[in-house]
Amino acid sequence: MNKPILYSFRRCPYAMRARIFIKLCEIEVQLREVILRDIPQEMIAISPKATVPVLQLYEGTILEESLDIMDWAINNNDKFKLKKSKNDNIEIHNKILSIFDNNFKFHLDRYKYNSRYDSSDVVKSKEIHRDEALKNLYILEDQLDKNNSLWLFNNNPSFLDIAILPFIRQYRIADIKWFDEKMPYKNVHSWVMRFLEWDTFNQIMIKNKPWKKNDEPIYFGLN
Ligand SMILES: N[C@@H](CCC(=O)N[C@@H](CS)C(=O)NCC(=O)O)C(=O)O
Repeated sequence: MNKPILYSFRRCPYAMRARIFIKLCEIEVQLREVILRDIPQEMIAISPKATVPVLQLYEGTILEESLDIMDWAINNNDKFKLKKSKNDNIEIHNKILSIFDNNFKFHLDRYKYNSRYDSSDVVKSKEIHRDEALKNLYILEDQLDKNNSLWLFNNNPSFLDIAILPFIRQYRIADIKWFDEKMPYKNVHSWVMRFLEWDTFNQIMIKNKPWKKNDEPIYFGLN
C-alpha cells in the first residue's frame, strides 16, 4: 500500500515540527521536498493555500496544518508519550504555544527578514523586533529554571518543546553572535543548543533533492 505523502521544506519550522513528530512516532511517509517559490501542482491541487507541511493520507484526507499533522502522528503511535506531555500541562502548553505561534512569530519574521518588509507593513527596526521577540523568551527561562530540567517539563522533549524550538532556532540564526553572546537567558540558550545537538533533530534535517514527478519515492520516518 502507498505510504502517506508529506510535502515538506527542510528549513520551514512548521515542517520541522511535523517531521519530528512523524519520526518520533515511527510512521513511514513519502517525503516530497518542495521549493517554496515553485510549489508542485500536485501539492497545490490538494492544498490550494500552498503552505508546507501538507500530509496526504491514503484515503485522500489532507492535513494542511502542522499541528494537525502532529496530532495525527501521536494518535497513530505515541511512542514517546507526547500526548501526555500536552494533556498534563494543557494550560501552560496552550498559553506558550499561542504566544510563540503568534506574537513571537510576528516579531521573528520582522527581525529575520527585516529588509523584505516595506513601509506599508507594520515594521520597525531589526533590533526592536529582536527585543520584542526576546520578551517572550522570559516565560521559557522561568519554566526551565523552576523545573530545573533539560526540557520544558522534564528530561525528555515534550510536545511543546518540539512545537516551539524550530522557531527559536530561527531566532538564533538571525544573529548567532548576538544570541550566543548577548541573549540574556542562559537556560534558554542551553536548551536551544541541546535541541540543535539532539539526534532526532539532526535526522530530520537531512537534505533531500526537490521532488519531481516520476522520481523514486524517498521514504522518511522509519529509518
Ligand atoms: N499554519 C501553517 C503555516 C505553514 C507555513 O506558513 N509555512 C510556510 C513555510 S515556513 C509556507 O509554506 N509559506 C508559503 C510561502 O512562503 O510561499 C502550519 O502550521 O502548517
